[in-house]
Amino acid sequence: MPRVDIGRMREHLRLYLVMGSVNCGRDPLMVLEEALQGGVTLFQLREKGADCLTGSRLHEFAQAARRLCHQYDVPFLVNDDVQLALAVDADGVHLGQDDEPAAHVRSRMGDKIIGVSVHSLTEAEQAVRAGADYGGAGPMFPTRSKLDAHPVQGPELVRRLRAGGASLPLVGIGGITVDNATNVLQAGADGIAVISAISWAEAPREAAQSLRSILK
Ligand code: TZP
Ligand code: MG
Repeated sequence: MPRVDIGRMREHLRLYLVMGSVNCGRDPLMVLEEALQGGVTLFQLREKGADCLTGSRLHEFAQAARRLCHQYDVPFLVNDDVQLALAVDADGVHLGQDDEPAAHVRSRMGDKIIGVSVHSLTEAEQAVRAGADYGGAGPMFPTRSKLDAHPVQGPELVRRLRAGGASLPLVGIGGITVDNATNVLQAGADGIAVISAISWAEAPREAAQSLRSILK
């Protein structure tokens, strides 16, 4: 597979679900499947926190999630864990600023998708130089899903990145709901990334559909 082109990456970013097994109150694979039916365009397995899966159970969960994503033609990414991503032949990884540097991961993962969390124009420029395919900008709004989240910068962060010349595909993350997603898109993001708006929704499929309708 050749490296993803920018236009395609922007499409993948439209409705990005980030989730681990602890982010929902029932079978996470059922939640994922319903979300995929509702129109999620990219999935990141982010297995973090107390009671998260490890070892062979994590590996099996990752494989099952990858299979599901591929049934819906949706790329499957892994947060942080390059080794796991390679072991399950994921479509890519998402890296925080404190994770293995993107340039190093690029040399290990070839043409796979690499996303990097960015909080400033400097970090966005560094991500591009390191060979990242997209930037995740956040938190857009207060979030309860990430305890060590950076300070909230709002959609203004995306606006600043675009005004500063950052042209890489960008997705906003953090506290995004149907009520505020438009602000993130209007600021210049290619899409929105959510955990709780879908993972804790009573009906994940309908929640994804509602978010998708905003993206049209
Ligand atoms: N990175 C920045 S905010 C965040 C991550 C992983 C959590 C997003 O979760 P939610 O529930 O959509 O606010
Ligand atoms: Mg990380």
